[in-house]
Amino acid sequence: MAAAAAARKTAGVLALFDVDGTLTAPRKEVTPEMLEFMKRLRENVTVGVVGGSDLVKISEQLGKSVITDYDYVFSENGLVAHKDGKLIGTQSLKTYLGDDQLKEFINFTLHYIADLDIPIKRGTFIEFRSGMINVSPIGRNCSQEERDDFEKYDKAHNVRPKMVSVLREKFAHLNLTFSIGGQISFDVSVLNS
Ligand code: M1P
Repeated sequence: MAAAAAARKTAGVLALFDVDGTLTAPRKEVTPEMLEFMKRLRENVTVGVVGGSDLVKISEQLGKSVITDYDYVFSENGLVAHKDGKLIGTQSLKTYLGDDQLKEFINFTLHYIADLDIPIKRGTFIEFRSGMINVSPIGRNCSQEERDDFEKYDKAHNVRPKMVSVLREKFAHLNLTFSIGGQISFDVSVLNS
């Protein structure tokens, strides 16, 4: 049955969708209409989703059964990959860097944030994921309104670009990739390795 359904799909086509800002509003839950659309699309083509957040957060947004609802789910910008509900690949920042280098990076980043003069700060400035570290100068547990305000402030004052440029230079030897994708944070990963 599943094989017959798969054969009916248009061969060689993979429709890949970003999560935040595409399937959902940033960090919000998917709407029933979008879920229904994706379900119908999957009857015709292979469908994958890719998001910067970890699988826990993507599941909060797209539903608990996300890894079986889509053919492919790439969380942490593809550093953790699921196909047909099964884990097929993962990248570990901890293994790549080792605890000493990781600690040096985290310590430096937290000191930088401590010295940063921005209008407000909340909590969870660093979120450690499997293949990446997510760094937020305001702190990830700010409210939606504070998140929106920070985004505007950042556009005017380049808080994140300036911070990324300092970290890039200081940790050039680690060959890290920095990506400013969302509203309040940036991702640090080992995509180049
Ligand atoms: O999916 C885009 C980004 O979404 C979040 O960013 P922010 O909280 O800054 O809006 C994070 O999950 C980030 O990792 C991700 O890349």
